[in-house]
Formats: sequence, structure tokens, C-alpha cells
Amino acid sequence: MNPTPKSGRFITLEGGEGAGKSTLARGLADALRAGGREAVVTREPGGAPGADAIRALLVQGDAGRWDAMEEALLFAAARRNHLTHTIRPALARGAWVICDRYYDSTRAYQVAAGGLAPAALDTLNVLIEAPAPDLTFVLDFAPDAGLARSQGRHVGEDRFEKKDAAFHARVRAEFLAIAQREPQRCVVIDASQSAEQVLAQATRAVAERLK
Ligand code: T5A
Repeated sequence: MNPTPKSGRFITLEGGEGAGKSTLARGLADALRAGGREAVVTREPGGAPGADAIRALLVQGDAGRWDAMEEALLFAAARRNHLTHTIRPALARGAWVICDRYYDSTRAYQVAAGGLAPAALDTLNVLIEAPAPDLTFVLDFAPDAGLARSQGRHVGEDRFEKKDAAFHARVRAEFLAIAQREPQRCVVIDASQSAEQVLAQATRAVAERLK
């Protein structure tokens, strides 16, 4: 994958529904700001006006509204818009970008759980010149517990939450497999710990891995 062209740092947070990614993103950003860094918190799908418009297509409606290829194309279009308008400008000015979901989510949801060919995602990543994150946290959590945490929090934005238990089990297994394949980039955190413990573990890893 392409190296990240920037002077800032690119951190991504991955995991199933309700694993605590947004909570960790806020905590990490506060910790970085306390250390004098500029921290930009963003998310996918979304993070820029065009990408936010595509988000509505992806997270609303019936679970069967799009097949895995259609989803991957929409996520790639949103990701390109997000990279162009938010992530690359922030990295170029030296900010630390904390992104709630990125291309590992596409590999877990559309490839591993949805059946898309891995090569299709590899091609899309090349086409949109998606930079590799400097560090990725995988928040590992039982899908039923995560779905219970996130229930009712995204009214009308629950298209993926409606997928069945086997789908969410494949998503979880793939995030762990990605972390196993790329240990230099990924750190797995047990998301059943308290939010404070999760943040402390992540903050330590940032200090150790990103100087
Ligand atoms: N998707 C996305 C794909 O299929 N392919 C892709 O390529 C991409 C990018 C996005 C959907 O799109 C799919 C995946 C998703 O289904 P979303 O609305 O962004 O949808 O969904 P989530 O990312 O799952 O967002 P959630 O808000 O549901 O989950 P978070 O961010 O992981 O959880 P968070 O931090 O909001 O916490 C949820 C609740 O738990 C509490 C929080 O206070 C909150 O109430 N909490 C904790 N409680 C106890 N202990 C902890 N450690 C806690 N951490 C948080």
C-alpha cells in the first residue's frame, strides 16, 4: 500500500458496531491536544460534504439495498472525497488525523462478510491512492454486546446493524485476521474493558509506536 505522504500522523480505529471507536477517538484527540498536537477527528463513511452525502445512501434503508460490490464502490467514492478534502490537507499541515473506520472496514464488511473478491478492494485502494495508516487500533468486542451498546443511537442509520449474527461474526474475525497479518501497523484492544482502560492502552501504544 502507498506510504502516507505527509508530515502529520494517520491513526485509524476499527471494530464492529458499538465497540467504542468514537469514544476512543475523542479521548485520543484530547490526549494529543494536551500534548500540544493538532488533532483532527473524522469518520467514515463521511468526513467531508460529498462523503457525507454518500454516507446517507450507505447507512440508511434496507439491508439488501446494495450488494457488496455496489457498497465497495460507494465507500471508495466517499473515501476519495474524504481523503481529498479532509485527510490529506490535515496531514500536510502536520495534524494528527484520527479516523473512525477506514479501508479495513471495507475488507471486513464487504470482502470477508459480504463476499467481495479481495482483489477488487485492492484495485479500488490503488485507484483512489489510499494511504496506509501509520497506526490502526482494532477494538475487539463480542458483536451482540456491541450491537446492544449501539442500539437506538443511530435512528434511521442502522442498515449494517440489521445484518445477521453470522455476518457480524465474520466481520469480527476479519478485523482480528488483519491485525495478525499486519502486526507492525495494528494493535488489538479488548473493548470489553472500561473506556478509561481502552484509552490508556491506546495512548501508551501511540507513545511507543509513533514518535
Ligand atoms: N462500513 C463502514 C462498511 O460496511 N464498510 C466500510 O468501509 C465502512 C467505512 C457505519 C457503518 O458502515 C459500515 C460499518 C458500520 O455498520 P456508523 O454509524 O459509523 O456506521 O457505526 P459504528 O462505527 O459502528 O458507530 P457506533 O457509534 O455504533 O460505534 P462506536 O463508535 O464503535 O461506539 P461509541 O464510541 O459510539 O460507543 C457506543 C456506546 O458505548 C459506550 C459509549 O458511551 C456509547 O454509549 N461505550 C462504552 N461503554 C462501556 N465501556 C466502554 N469501553 C465503552 N466505549 C464506549
